[in-house]
Amino acid sequence: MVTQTGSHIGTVSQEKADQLAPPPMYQVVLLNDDYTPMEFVVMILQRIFGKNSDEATQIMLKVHHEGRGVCGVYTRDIAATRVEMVLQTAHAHQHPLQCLMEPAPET
Ligand code: TYC
Repeated sequence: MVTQTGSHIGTVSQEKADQLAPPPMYQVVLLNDDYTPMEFVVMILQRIFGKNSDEATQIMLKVHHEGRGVCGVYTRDIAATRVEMVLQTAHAHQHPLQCLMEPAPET
């Protein structure tokens, strides 16, 4: 059966499949820059992403050496909130730290 919800036209079987499927996941990615202090990045990874000191240091060093690194994988709203928290905290401390979200690769 063809259905219409808002502007979306689909089928009942596809809508059932969408309801059963796990939600799309997004990875939050931290970007390197030349100015943000390493200790500040480690603090962000601990406070916002729940990493321990060793995990946070490893991720920070990966970003420092490779240009980018994944902080965590979340549903869309949680990923978006954490990106905003990083940007707001960095801005409040006048650091240029950049962060983004992107669809997580399918496993
Ligand atoms: N490259 C920065 C420095 O040398 C450290 C840094 C690491 C900055 C990770 C941002 O996401 C970042 N102070």
